[in-house]
Amino acid sequence: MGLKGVFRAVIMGAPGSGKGTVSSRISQSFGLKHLSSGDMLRANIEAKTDLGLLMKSCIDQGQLVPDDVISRLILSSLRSMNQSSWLLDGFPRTVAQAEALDSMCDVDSVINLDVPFQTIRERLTSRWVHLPSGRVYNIDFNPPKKPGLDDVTGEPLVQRDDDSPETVTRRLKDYERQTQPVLEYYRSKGVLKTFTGTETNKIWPHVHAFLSRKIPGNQQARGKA
Ligand code: G5P
Ligand code: MG
Repeated sequence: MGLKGVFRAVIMGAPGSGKGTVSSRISQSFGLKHLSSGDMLRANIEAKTDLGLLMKSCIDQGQLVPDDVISRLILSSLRSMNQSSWLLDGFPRTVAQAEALDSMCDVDSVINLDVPFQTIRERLTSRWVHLPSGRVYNIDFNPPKKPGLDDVTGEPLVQRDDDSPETVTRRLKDYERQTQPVLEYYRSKGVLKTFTGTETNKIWPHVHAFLSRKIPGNQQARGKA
């Protein structure tokens, strides 16, 4: 637990390992603010901002966007969140990004979702998303109440341009090359906690128990696992 009861966490894991799914459960159970770098980039693309237009082809092809661009975007959001507890999803993804984050604040815990690549390939091809909110569905795992429509707004769901099988392969390769070193970085700082499995519903109780120990008392506002 950091200064003044503020808790700062990062969730890591390969593309499709369930970061978004687990993050929304964490923010519901523990009241941490969920900040997803991918959701922020996709919101910029959707709104056709200069940044979004510039980054679109990079993201659609499954390549990482430049470190300085994403670091500026994330650090400025974190600064504006000031003294609240947060959970970062999708950032940092390179050692340079981890160092940029460190220059601003210490991270209390890093949750690493370790899911086999074969499981991931199967999941991503059946993922549907509501772009404005970042809510994610899966045809087998958590289908929307009405096919093709978001449960909350009733707006249409889409498949991500970077969820094609070839692009998923590329994202997994980039993950091994560029992001696995970040796990080492946090392991050496003693803040890394790895959860291994093939099903989110089986991993989640362990994540919940871990955070319950880390975030005692009144922050654990709503609900149990
Ligand atoms: P993103 O958006 O950060 P990724 O590639 O890291 O994208 P992604 O794909 O969003 O990660 P996730 O959040 O880990 O995956 O997984 P999820 O969405 O919760 O779950 C995946 C699917 O599986 C869903 O359909 C879900 O319902 C289903 N599911 C979950 N659990 C289970 C289960 O137990 N069983 C089954 N059957 N299904 C399940 O980044 C996108 C791009 O943005 C750029 C890059 O270009 C990146 O490729 N970017 C950055 N670039 C540079 N630096 C950064 N820091 C960047 N951040 C983003
Ligand atoms: Mg995600």
